[in-house]
Amino acid sequence: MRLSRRHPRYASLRVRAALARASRAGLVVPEGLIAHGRGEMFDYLLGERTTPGARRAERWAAQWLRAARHPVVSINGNVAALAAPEIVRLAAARPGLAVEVNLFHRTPKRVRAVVAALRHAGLAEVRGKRPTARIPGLPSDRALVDREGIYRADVCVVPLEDGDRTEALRALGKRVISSDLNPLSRTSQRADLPIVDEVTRALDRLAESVTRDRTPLGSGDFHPVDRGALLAAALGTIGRNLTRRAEAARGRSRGRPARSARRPARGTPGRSRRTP
Ligand code: PTJ
Repeated sequence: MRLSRRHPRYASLRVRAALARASRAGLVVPEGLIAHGRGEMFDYLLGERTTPGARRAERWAAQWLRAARHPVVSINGNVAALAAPEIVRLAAARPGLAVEVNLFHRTPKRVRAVVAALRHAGLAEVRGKRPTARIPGLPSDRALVDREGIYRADVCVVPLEDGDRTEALRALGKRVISSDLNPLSRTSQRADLPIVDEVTRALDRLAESVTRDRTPLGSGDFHPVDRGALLAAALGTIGRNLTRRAEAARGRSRGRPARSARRPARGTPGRSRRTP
């Protein structure tokens, strides 16, 4: 199907079409399409742009990535399909950043597909192809990690993550930076530094901020972060956007009679417009 650039939702339709193609190719699982729908809904409520709170989170995350001794970014099917170029840009901005494939629905074929998508975008090295360690206390295949990658990391960036692994990573003493559009998800609620922003926008700004930040690489000196304030800012934005829309809807209906009064039920005599 050809998408018209004039369609008011062209950008969103294009992303959906790309994800549907990635799903047919086996890179994205059908569950990933559902996850995308949920993300789109929250992006809609957030105004489909990076909020000031998210920008702050992205700056702090950049500072943490520079301060880290072993920073890692974890990649699943959706992230590989949506944001491979942004991952490459981030890896270029932060020398020493490990990029590791980590899948909830893990099969050798999907691991190869994720690695191929990242390589195609220009990434030289991808970890996690042959896991060499396990995160304790996690029943899913997300526990399978690289001993020199996620297992050793002090800072993990986990876009579109699940809450269980966020908790398990924190239990291992790692600082977890999430990128999730849903401020109510367990991942956002549990991460040390939740970025409530769309993953391509978040990674893009992260790469830019890593380049600008002056923290010495590997200093281990982490800026303190108020996770509650970041989540409250995202929820506040959603609340304000909904209130504004409700007021606009109320404004449109003001002065008009209620719908039931305008359109009489079938069979009941209505008032003629010409009746004084
Ligand atoms: O490739 P796999 O096998 O590792 O599976 C990946 C998925 C995404 C299917 C898996 O991690 C999953 O089921 O994730 P969840 O639990 O549905 O969580 C995904 C979260 O990401 C949800 O809270 C969504 O709101 C959010 N999300 C979806 N799309 C985006 C997003 N956040 C940021 N940017 C997006 N584009």
